[in-house]
Amino acid sequence: MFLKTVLADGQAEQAVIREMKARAAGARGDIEQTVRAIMDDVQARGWDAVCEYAGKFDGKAPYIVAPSELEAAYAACAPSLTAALEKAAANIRDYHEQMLIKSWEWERGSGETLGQTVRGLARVGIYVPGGTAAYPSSVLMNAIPAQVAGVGEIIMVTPPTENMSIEVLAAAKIVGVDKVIAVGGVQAVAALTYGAGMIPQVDKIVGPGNAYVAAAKKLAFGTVDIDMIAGPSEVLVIADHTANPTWVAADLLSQAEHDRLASAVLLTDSMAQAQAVSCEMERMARALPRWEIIRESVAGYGCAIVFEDLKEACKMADMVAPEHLEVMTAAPRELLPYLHNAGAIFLGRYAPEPLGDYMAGPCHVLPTSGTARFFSPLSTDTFLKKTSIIEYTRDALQGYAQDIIALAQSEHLDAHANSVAVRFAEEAQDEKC
Ligand code: HSO
Ligand code: ZN
Repeated sequence: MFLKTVLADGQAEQAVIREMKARAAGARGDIEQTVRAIMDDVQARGWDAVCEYAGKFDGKAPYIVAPSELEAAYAACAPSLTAALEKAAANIRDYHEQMLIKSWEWERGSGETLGQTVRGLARVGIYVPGGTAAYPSSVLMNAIPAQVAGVGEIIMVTPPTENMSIEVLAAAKIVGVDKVIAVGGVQAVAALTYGAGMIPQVDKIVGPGNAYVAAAKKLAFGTVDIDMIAGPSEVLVIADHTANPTWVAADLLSQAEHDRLASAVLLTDSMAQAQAVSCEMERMARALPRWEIIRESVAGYGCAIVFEDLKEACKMADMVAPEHLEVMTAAPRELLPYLHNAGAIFLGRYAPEPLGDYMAGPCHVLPTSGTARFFSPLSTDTFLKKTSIIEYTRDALQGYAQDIIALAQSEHLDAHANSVAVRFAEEAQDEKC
């Protein structure tokens, strides 16, 4: 069968989970060494080093993409595409406006004012890969949550290939990123990390990239923040006998075509459904331009598992913690309480995964490789930082003075104790004078 199909028996599920997790093996040692050398060199020599590596790897010096070049790219795109990008941008924006958390203040008691200010980061860098993985949709998905969060300046970097994607540049123009710099690879990440020449240091670097860019982001972490290291795409579909097998197959293929390591898994309580989906996948895949990639990813990381009960399928889904989870059953909402771990959950037959990739509004940058157990989608939260606010009146502080002094003394930190005591001692002295 095109989609290998097994009966759930405890072991089969564990084997699938093991294989899926193995795809996200960390960067190879030799990659890390090479990347570290470039990062260190850019930190030491700055702009000269960035230009040297850009010349060596891309054959072109970095440059700022002029607003007129963005306008020209926009004009060169089909109006139907720019209209679709604009519609998607509006949906991403209003979805993220809904979730934006705000600064808050609270009076615990008389004279105790506490709170938190929530502010956007001052400056972020968005990495956009070159080549066939240059997705204009990803420009929107990374930049718009940053804008809604109130980020002060968004700098997009992308490799200066001969034929830079006009769609990517058009997306940058639609969002209104502050600066687009044609520089890519490790040297771009290094420049954003340390600051070099025309590239200022940022507070956070987001966006996908190849193994070298991913390794560079890992090394950058700590000097700046990063979003996440995204692994290969995944979709897991829970479907019962009521689902249309052609639709299920089409959705599984939509992720299988991303790359050879992508994973497409079907969990069902119907052997007939699993077999029908497999047939449909094979029939449709053969007609697709990415047939070779699909064949490899489905053979390597695709499967169907047949359960007695869909609640058991939900337990498996929770263990996989997939990037995308589709529920195509007679009553999808009934399963929702049993599903805890997924980057995004698509409920019902009219929520195919590509709706989320392009149009619905939630960000398509999602945790992969089981990390949805503890990571969340990229969102406005990714670009916010919080600061605690503490304000007390004299009386409110005095109410706690003895307790603070006792705690400080128990830690042998007398200066801490004094900082409170002195405020009331001075007054006692004033009264004496
Ligand atoms: N599904 C991808 C995102 C994407 N799909 C971009 C199409 N374009 C993330 O796993
Ligand atoms: Zn996709």
